[in-house]
Order: sequence, then structure tokens, then C-alpha cells
Amino acid sequence: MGKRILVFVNEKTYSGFVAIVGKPNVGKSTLLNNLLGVKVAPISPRPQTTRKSVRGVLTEGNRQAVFVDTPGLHKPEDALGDYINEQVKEALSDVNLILWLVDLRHPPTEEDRMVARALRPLLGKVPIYLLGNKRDAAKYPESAMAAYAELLPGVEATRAISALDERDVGELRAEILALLPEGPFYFPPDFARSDQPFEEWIAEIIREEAMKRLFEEVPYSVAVRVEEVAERENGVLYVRATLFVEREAHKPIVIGKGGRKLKEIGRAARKQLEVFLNRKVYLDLAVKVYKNWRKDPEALRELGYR
Ligand SMILES: Nc1nc2c(ncn2[C@@H]2O[C@H](COP(=O)(O)OP(=O)(O)OP(=O)(O)O)[C@@H](O)[C@H]2O)c(=O)[nH]1
Ligand SMILES: [Mg+2]
Repeated sequence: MGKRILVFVNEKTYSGFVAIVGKPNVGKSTLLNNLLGVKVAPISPRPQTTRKSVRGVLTEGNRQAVFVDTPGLHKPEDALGDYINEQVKEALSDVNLILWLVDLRHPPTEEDRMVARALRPLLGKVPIYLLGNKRDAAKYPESAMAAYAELLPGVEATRAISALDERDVGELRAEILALLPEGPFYFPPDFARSDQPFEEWIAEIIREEAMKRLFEEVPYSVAVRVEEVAERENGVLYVRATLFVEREAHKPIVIGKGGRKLKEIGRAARKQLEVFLNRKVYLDLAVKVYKNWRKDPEALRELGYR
């Protein structure tokens, strides 16, 4: 082990919290992962992929930004929906900068107006950047941007970006780091990029792969809990996890004919884990029914939404 050298003892440090908010599916988690350069949040083509806020820490020299990726704000229909919107509210309190993401491919919807209403009381208190995302795929980015800006007159800045474009993300990263106020670091300079527990990170990757492969209401019926993580003698990381579904009818769908769907989910999740962890992983997946867990606050807590 090399010696740890503290570089910033006599230097000024700059730090702050940056919340990433917006309606579902606009690219918030994609932006977070690319700002950090590592994957901390799950991404899928389906709205409401993120259910729990994820914090990502970016330290460069004497500057540290703590990003908070939030679930998409939406009209809640059950206890899980309430939980999700509560996560957004929490993330908005006490931040130094808000990144409001919108989808430039389409004009604003009722959900964007909902986000704007939530942000209105913060105008003048916290700088808000309106980021028009997916500019790479937008036909009329200027008129879309103008329509979004109208929802919240007084935003600090508006900008069209693509969260998939390293140049856009790089510029944004540099700008955010530059505007952080003076203050102490919240995490040690060599802190891992996220404060998410290891088991939860694994569960989210499994859930991501499940969401990508399921349709209609089934992806939303799935919650994943990692039950066991163990080191095997041969260097393999053994992971046992349960996929909970809300209804008996969803179970055979997640398992698939001859277990094919579950195998597919497991294979893809294992591949991701092996790439990120740079080691062999053995995934042991089971599917169980937890009746109406999304409506049940007690069940939410049991499944990690607390
Ligand atoms: N074309 C294009 N697609 C993008 C861009 N950013 C994100 N996406 C895609 O948009 C989809 C949703 O991305 P997420 O990052 O999961 O969106 P989110 O806002 O975190 O969604 P929720 O967690 O459900 O609120 C994924 O399929 C991404 O690949 C972009 O700049 N351009
Ligand atoms: Mg997300």
C-alpha cells in the first residue's frame, strides 16, 4: 500500500450539492453516470427506471460536486409513487445548483409543468439550469427549448445538450465545478463515486436488465433484493437475489418459457457486473410474488425503499 498524501490541507476547497431533476425518462441517470464517468445509476428506455435518489461524488483537485440523481417526478398512483416524489422533494432541499432536464425531442407535457411548479418556489434562491437533453435526436430543438423556458421564467441558464455526448458533458462538468462555492469536502477526496451500498447497486443493475426485457406493466411490478453476497474460494463473487413481482400472473412472464427470460436477465446483469467489478460473478436469481408491494408502505420498506 502506498502512502496516502493529503494534498488540500492548506488549500481552499470548493464543494456543493447538485440535484438532477425532471420528468421520467429525460436522461437524468444517463447524465449522472456520464458526469461521473462511472455507472452508478440504472438506465432503461422505460420511464420511472430510477426509484431511489442516487448520490454521485465527483472530486477534481480542490473541487467536489455531489450530484443527486432523482426519480422522475410524476403523478403518484400508489405508495411507491408517493415515495418517489418524496425522494425528489428531499433532493431539492439544501442544494447549490439544480439541473432541470427536459426532452428536446418533444414539446412540454403536463409532467414537465408539474416539475416547473415544484421548482418555482426555489427561483432566486438556488440557480436553476434548464438543460434540453437529447438534442442529438431532436428535430426542432430551438422551438422546444423556448417552450420549456416559458414554463419557468427566470431560470438562470438554458442549454441544449446530449447526455450521450462526451463534449457536452465535459463542458457542463467543468462549468459546474467552477461555480461551486467555497466550503469543505463532504466526502474524502479518494471516496468511491457513490455512497450507495454495494448490495443496492447490484440490485439496481439486475432490475435495469429486467426492465429492459419486460413489457407493459410487468417492469414496474419488479423489485429486486440482494439476499447474499459471498466470496467463493475460486475468486468468484457469488450473488443471490430475489426478483419480487406484484402478481401471480407476472411470475411466469419474468421466468419465461423454460426459464429463458430469467436466464437472459441474469446473463446480461452478470456481464455488466463482471465488467464493472473486473471479476467473475455467479448470479443466483429467484422470482417470488409479493402481493401488491407497490401499494404497501411496509412492503416498500422491506424491499429497500425507505
Ligand atoms: N438520443 C438520446 N437518448 C438519450 C440521451 N440521454 C438519455 N437517453 C436515453 O433516454 C432513455 C432514458 O434515460 P435515463 O437516463 O434512464 O432517464 P431518466 O431521466 O433517468 O429516467 P427515470 O429514472 O425513469 O426518471 C435511455 O434509453 C437513454 O439511453 C441523449 O442525450 N440522447
Ligand atoms: Mg433515472
